[in-house]
Amino acid sequence: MASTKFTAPDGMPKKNEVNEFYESVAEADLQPLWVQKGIMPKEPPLAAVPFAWKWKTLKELAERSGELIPIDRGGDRRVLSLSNPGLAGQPYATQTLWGAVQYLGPGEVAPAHRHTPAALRFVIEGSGVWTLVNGDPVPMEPGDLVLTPSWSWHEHHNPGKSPMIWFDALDLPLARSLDAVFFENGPDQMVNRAVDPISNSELTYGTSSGLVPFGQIEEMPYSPLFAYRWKDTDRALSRLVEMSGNGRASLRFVDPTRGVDVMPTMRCSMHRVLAGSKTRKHRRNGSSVWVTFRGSAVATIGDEHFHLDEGDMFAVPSWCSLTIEATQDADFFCTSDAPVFEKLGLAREELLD
Ligand code: GTQ
Ligand code: FE2
Repeated sequence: MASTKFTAPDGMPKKNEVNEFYESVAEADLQPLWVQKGIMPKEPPLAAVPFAWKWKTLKELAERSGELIPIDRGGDRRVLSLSNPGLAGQPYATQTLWGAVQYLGPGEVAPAHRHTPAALRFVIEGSGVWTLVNGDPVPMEPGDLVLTPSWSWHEHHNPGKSPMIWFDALDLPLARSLDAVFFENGPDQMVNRAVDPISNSELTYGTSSGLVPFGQIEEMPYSPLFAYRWKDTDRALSRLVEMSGNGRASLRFVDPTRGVDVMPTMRCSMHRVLAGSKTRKHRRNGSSVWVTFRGSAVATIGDEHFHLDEGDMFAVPSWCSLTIEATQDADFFCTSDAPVFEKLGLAREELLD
């Protein structure tokens, strides 16, 4: 590390002075840039790896957790997080995203709380659960996207007769790395109220396309519409895929008042790939987590191939290429940190085919 090419006039190697200098620097809690290896790599050095989790396993273990682990204060939410094997045992799907399956049994309630990490749910199967988002009851059905934005109160209720499992995503690793995590428990309210099939947020912001009320847009940096229904998503995808003529369609969930991403840290999108069609090979920095909602496909992430069936989830780390080739008509939900990269001027994207 210390150069020996400097020699003091009296013949004493200057090396000693250099060594002393390094010691003084370290003692002063400083570090020279010139000894840092790889602090400015050519490309992001990746820890997270391309990975897929099978629904069969997720479901079995979620159900087992339902049998074995009670849900109450302390336990709170019965959640199994996707733990990327490249991330040294951390409970994160990618460098920036938490992905998980949550299981709520019949009659159970996951109690009220709020946190600064933003969260979303995408329902894979089951029925009957509703989530109270800032006092607004939002029913959850398969294919629906439900938002619980940063610092919004939320609690999950399952008044029905059957358990329900859904996919959760949060920007928790990102918020953690920014030292931005705050959490608060809410008041317990174990009431099983009858819930309208449509939330207030949908009645206000989601019933007429292109129409939003004057003066009601709060100064919140997220969508005031908390639920995006599968019926609408499906219809839009069908129309798009018909128009594209190439067997593929992608759409983005947006804040209806601003046309921007639903939440400032997470982009949500839905992708349809018809049997035999293949998405274009591309990569971007930032990462994403995907849920196979319907159908089956082979995803190639970097150099690895993953066979996907309904419910299977997968992680695409930063700067890893992705192509999806459907073996049956397939629909995918995707959430990514793209809005963060775009807002910070860090976004890069490359089309590779
Ligand atoms: O449902 O509120 O997967 O707070 C992780 C943290 C779900 C939730 C998670 C949470 C929740
Ligand atoms: Fe939560």
